[in-house]
Amino acid sequence: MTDAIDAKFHPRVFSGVQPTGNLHLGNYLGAIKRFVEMQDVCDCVYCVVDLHAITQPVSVWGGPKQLASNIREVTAAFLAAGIDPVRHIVFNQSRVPEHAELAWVFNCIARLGWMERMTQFKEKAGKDRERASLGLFAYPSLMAADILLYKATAVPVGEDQKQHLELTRDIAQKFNNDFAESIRDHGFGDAFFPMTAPLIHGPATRVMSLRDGAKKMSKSDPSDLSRINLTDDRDTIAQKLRKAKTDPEPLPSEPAGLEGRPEAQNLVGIYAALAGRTTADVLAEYGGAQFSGFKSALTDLAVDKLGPMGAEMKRLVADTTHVDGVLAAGAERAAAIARPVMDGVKDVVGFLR
Ligand code: AQP
Repeated sequence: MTDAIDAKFHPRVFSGVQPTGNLHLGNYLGAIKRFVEMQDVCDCVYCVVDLHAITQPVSVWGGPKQLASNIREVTAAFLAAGIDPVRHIVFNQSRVPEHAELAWVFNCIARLGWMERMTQFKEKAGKDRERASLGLFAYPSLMAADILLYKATAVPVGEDQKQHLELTRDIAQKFNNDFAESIRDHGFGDAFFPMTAPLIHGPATRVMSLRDGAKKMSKSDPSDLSRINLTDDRDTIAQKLRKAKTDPEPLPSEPAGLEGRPEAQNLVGIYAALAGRTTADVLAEYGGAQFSGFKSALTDLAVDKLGPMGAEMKRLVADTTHVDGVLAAGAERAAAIARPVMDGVKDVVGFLR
């Protein structure tokens, strides 16, 4: 399901995943599964965004050894899910210095007020925002640089990233306006950067915690029972789904019946996304069923879909030579696109090079 993505309008897709450990079903359904679907219609650049990972305290990303292992794990997840690193580009962000370079220019374009409104910063900084890193505050500026360095116009992401993509458009727009004359003088036409659209579609754009239907499934949730990790085995998946919070009513027969039942909505959405079916279609089959029966059907489906991927991830993580080779080759190809774009930015801004 590619939601009628037209390669004519979206010649290049970019997206990324942070190597912060505990890759979960939300990361897969909201992002990685969509990355795979885009491959047949667009040129894709998929990035392990390690510069983003270090915006959090070292205790969150685990230190140097853990970071290196997490970078390989995300790469392994990309490959195990079916991303083809020969047809498309897979690399880690810190290998292409133009990401940080363009982010600095964007730090000087973006306004403090824009960043102040970002809900992800508020959530991740928490109450003690004075102790949050400057990098966490500027995170959306680096994300805009990631995307615009490749002049990507489409970004498959989960619902939580929508606000950052709106900001990416604001930054592109302001750059185009602030330097309009120079952009024309240097032969780039009316706009240097394109407008980017988020691709947020399907029944699982915001997968919720298995323990609390009001909270997003998240890598950093202290309870492992809140999420299904991509490398969980059958017994662990079965146990987590058995313990998943539900309500006492049977499943409704139509999507309208899920209103006000966030846990039921979450499990049905997960089922639909894994099966490639609509929510209505799933409810037509399971309407009236008790959660116990539905949870065991969901366990079979999840194990069927995630089991082979988890096994392949584990195999690839052990094959560091292969994974490191994919990242190195991908970085060379990414840099070949990024460098001339950054040169153009320097010319437009007036830096001598
Ligand atoms: N629960 C989710 N449902 C759907 N999509 C999700 N994504 C993340 N959580 C869900 C999508 O996964 C992609 C990569 O996310 P990220 O690595 O940038 O990290 P994140 O959004 O910060 O993910 P987490 O798991 O929630 O980490 P923490 O706990 O650190 O906050 C993105 O496209 C994201 O939308």
